[in-house]
Amino acid sequence: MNVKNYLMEGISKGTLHMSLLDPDKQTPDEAAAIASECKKAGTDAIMIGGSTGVTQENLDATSVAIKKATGLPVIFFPGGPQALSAHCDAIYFMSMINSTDLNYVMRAQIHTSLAVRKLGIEPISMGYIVVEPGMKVGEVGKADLVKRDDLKKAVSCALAAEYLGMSFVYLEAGSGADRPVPPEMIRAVKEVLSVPLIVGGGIRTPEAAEAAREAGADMIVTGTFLERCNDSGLLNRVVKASKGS
Ligand code: 1GP
Repeated sequence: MNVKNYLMEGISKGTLHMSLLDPDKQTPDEAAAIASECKKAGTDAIMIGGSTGVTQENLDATSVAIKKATGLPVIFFPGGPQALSAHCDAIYFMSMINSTDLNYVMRAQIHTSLAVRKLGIEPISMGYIVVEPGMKVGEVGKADLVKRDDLKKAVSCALAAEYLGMSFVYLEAGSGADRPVPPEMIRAVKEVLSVPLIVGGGIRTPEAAEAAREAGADMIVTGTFLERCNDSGLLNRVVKASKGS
């Protein structure tokens, strides 16, 4: 399966919902059970990743369990070069556009590229932009955070990613953020961008998902919400609001 083609085809019909699971937060079986619920609700793909605590072991085991349980495409969302799994279908080959640390801009990528090739994992290039509050990923990645009202900076970062040839752009408020990326920022970026836009961080209500979709997000990521959600009705509503279905 070519994951990028799968996503592009999906996006051509409407906004997609992506479920993010951190392999450090639950056992592989628990992750597979959550992913299965997400599949039932209509999620389009599973992302696996976390800023800290991802090991080769928990990444491999979580990836295998999720694939077996759901058959959905599994995309590795790396927090650094410390782990890489041949059990993932694809990896976001990403650069944190507004990091002040060269490791997150290009060094980790140089360190990982040959292994990605050898393992035969599909790389999907992505420009990653961290917006306030930024949370752990902003801290770990030493991001020069985009201020919530600085639409010009967000647009400049997104265009820089597109002009550098990245396939996707990701506007990230940080996992567990108390506020998602503002809809007006999504709208401003979407207005100039020709490549698909991923939005995530702090989306845990149908209203927030709908606002992100209406502002122009092509893919909406929810993570923390899934770990805490015991209400399949709410899960359904968040996924449906993301997809507009
Ligand atoms: C984090 O954007 C994702 O990288 C998801 O964030 O955990 O807040 O849903 P949440």
